[in-house]
Amino acid sequence: MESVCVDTLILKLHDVNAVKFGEYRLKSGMMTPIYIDLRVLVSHPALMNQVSSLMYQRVLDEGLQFDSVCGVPYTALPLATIICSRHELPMLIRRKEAKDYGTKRMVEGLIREGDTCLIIEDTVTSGASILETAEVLYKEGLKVTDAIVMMDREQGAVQMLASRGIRLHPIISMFKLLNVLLAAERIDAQTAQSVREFILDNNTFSPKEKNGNGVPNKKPCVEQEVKMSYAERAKLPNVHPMASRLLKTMEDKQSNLCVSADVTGSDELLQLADALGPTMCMMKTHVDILKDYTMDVSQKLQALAEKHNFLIFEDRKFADIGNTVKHQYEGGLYQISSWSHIVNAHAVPGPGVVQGLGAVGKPLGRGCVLIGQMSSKGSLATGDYTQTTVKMAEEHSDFVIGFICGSKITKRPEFIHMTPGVQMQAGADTLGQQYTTPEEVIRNRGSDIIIVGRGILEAPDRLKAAESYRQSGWEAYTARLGQ
Ligand code: S5P
Repeated sequence: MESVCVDTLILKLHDVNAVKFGEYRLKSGMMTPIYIDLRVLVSHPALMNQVSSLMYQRVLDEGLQFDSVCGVPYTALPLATIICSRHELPMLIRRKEAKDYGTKRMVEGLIREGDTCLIIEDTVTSGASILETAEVLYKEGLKVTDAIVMMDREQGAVQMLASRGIRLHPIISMFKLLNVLLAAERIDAQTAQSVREFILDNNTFSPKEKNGNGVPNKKPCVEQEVKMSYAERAKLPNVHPMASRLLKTMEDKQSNLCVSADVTGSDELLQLADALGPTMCMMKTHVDILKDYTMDVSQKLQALAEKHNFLIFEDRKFADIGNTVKHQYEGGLYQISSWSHIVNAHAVPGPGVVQGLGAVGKPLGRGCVLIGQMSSKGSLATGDYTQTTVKMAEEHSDFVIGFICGSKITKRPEFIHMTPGVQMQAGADTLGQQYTTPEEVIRNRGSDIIIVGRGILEAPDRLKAAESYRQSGWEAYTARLGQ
């Protein structure tokens, strides 16, 4: 079968009118400026095959284990049928209504209690249709752990289903679709932007379901957003678990200080972690500058991170193709993925870098930070590049938790902004590093975390210096909240 990439498929779907822009009403009654209609696929068999093969490829990529496959009626039924027929997988058919003669069964096919069934769906908004199908399967004694969907409108289905124990794997997400259509000049920037706004403003997953705080899950405006506390953001329904953990740690320890432990000896690194542990929410390492690294060091560092409740951030700045970064992250001398909660990457190689890292990091629950801007003089990471990085993060929010940046670069509160180049006095070093103060970074530029290296490391009393950076960063944050 012809293999097809997602970008090409998006254009083909647009060609056959499976993606429409205008004013449409969804099943829920909600009006929408974009409508996805994959029912038309039945008239385009080649496209139908391509869609099915991409969905099956995802099953393989995720290594999903299941005993049978069930399509959500009706649009996904032929997709499930093609996948099952081509790969000889047992299929189940869910009836919409029980027939009033014969067996009165709601599910057709061989059912063995305790078996796991994979759900296939064409498009999701809230995820309700998948849940409905899962509930019918549960009644038959089946388990549902995963669902594959062709098109995710990114309006809360992933979160809602996750809260019910089902992992949703989307092939195309709304933001991706918009970017591809925009790049191919199928839509203009204004249309793309208005759909983006609509999607962000109409998330169907109510945080009430998750944390009972009843805060409407709307995209806040900038002013509201910078005033949200770390604790509130930690509870947002769409926040990544690692970001949530970091935000909670910040609130609990009253610290938005990340110490950049740029030392070259392992003993010194561990001493720093132990001594400064109480002052910081996170410790940033450059493991490849240690002259005497062994895996014992990372084990001890993990124990200290537990002891003092901070996260470890290996500042590896991955910047290669997906396949290479996968190995760099997982293997080699450092086995970074085994001990570092957070790593970072440049967006330069394109989304493959995040996908490669995600293949290793996601199953471990790790988080990734993208470099949106740099503190060094003459950095090329500005303007459109920064915006492209933000888009990449939004499209991979199941792994990307925030940014390295000089100031706030997205309004979305689930992303954490981390700023290096911080000292008590603005200035520069002799190799292009530029410094700004904690007050400026947190209060005026809307960042969340100050990353401080030499401001602490070169101080006569490192603990005292770390404590004063913690205090400055925290005061700037509370001042911002009260502004
Ligand atoms: O743009 C950047 C990104 C990073 S992660 N500028 C930076 O300085 N960093 C890192 O932050 C850098 O590699 C170093 O580890 C730390 C800043 O150290 P300092 O001694 O200048 O505070």
